[in-house]
Amino acid sequence: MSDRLRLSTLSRVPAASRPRITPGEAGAGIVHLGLGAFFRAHQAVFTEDAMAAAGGDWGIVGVAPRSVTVLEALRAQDNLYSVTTLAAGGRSARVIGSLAGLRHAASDPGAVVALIADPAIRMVTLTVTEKAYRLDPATGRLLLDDDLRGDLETDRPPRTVPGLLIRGLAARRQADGGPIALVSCDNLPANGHLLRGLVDHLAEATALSGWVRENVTCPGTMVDRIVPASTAETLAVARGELGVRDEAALWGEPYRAWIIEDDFPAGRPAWERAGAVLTGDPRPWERLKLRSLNGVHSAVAYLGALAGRKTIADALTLPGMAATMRRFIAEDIAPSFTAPDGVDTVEYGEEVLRRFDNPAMGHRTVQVAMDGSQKLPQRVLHAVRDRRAAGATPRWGALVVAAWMRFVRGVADDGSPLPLDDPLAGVIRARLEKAPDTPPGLVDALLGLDSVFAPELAGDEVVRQLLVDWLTDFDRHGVAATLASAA
Ligand code: CS2
Repeated sequence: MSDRLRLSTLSRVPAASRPRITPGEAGAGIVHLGLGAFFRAHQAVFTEDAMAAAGGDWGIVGVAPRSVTVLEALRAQDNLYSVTTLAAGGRSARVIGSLAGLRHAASDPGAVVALIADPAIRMVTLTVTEKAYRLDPATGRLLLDDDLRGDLETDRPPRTVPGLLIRGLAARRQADGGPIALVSCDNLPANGHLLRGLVDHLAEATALSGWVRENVTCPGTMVDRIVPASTAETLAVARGELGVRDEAALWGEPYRAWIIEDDFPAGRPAWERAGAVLTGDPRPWERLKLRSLNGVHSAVAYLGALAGRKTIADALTLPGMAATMRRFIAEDIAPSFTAPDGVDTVEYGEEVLRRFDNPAMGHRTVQVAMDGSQKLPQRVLHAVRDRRAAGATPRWGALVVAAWMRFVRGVADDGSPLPLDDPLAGVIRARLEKAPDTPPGLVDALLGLDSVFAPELAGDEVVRQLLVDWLTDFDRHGVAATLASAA
């Protein structure tokens, strides 16, 4: 008898850990692009709970853009997988049954296009990470490379996410598939507006504007749950909880939040029954979360990795780290924007620090550190820019930017290598090779990255000097000692 999680072995899973709906019963209503851990531990869980509470054909067809690893593991398990919640008081696992199908975009883009055209599908949700939107992080301009150009100008199968979307929409118009919502669930500022701008641009290039204006909405969302990449330990823990082997097991924190702009022309799951908040404008929440959670996350990741700490929880125990993060939140982040009604950013920040302090998750600093060129603008630089516009000196924001600059050099303070996993890695390395390896040399080389630093920041002498000062401290004392005396 197989010991693998699948429909036929579900009866061996403890009752409390079984899906809250009958897997496969609901028809598919959602296509999701991006089969990563975050989506499976967040939207897929909310959607299962919504269907359990209120029904509806909102099964999700999950699309893996490139990698087949997760897809194959899920296929072998009848689309089932588990999420183990790691709380201070213990853990609990549940199997999720809201995946109604799987597709692989790279090998079968036509199947994805056909799905988007299918009238039964009423929304496409996305967790494809910042870089897949092909927008310049500093300016928001569309990066029209050969792949995307080919998706727009030729008939060959689409290769990019924007290409899949626009071909899917064209096919939907052709098939009279009716209105549809495209929902970005990525950590981007005003993600709904951003996706809208992208889709409008693509629609114009493909003569689809009229139909898109009438039939497509792009609700914005704020998504939140810390879901570290799975490890062998995640799988071992899941096996212990479930009694069967789950090769697609995930784990995450107990906290989860989803704030969604309620703009769905063809209906939606009753997500409010699952704890999500439907609202008219999620942007204040997005800004709060990007600057106060993700900004601090990136800060702890860069500073911690440089100081030799492997996990976020461990990095937080560095002398001075928590105190420095509190000052970053109180002095640079909180005054940089208007919090949503009833929210105190400093208190929110305290909760964020408590959430990061979850050693069971083993969340790796280098995981959060990846793709910094895509993350830094909305997480840290926008707050720095807004504080400068108010005439303030954002010392702590500059500390984080300086840590990123030191991080991309690729060496921790103890001499061990740090990975530069970033779409701009080549460009960054080329700049560093040409620049003197001194604080001013590093700052000038990296401030010149115009897709990261907008001109008003790159040309700001106060910011430049703050960066040089912090990097000089790092050189002289190392990051750990700098932190210990910073706040
Ligand atoms: C993290 C996020 O890896 C990262 O960049 O900051 O994935 C973070 O864990 C989530 O946004 C939390 O909601």
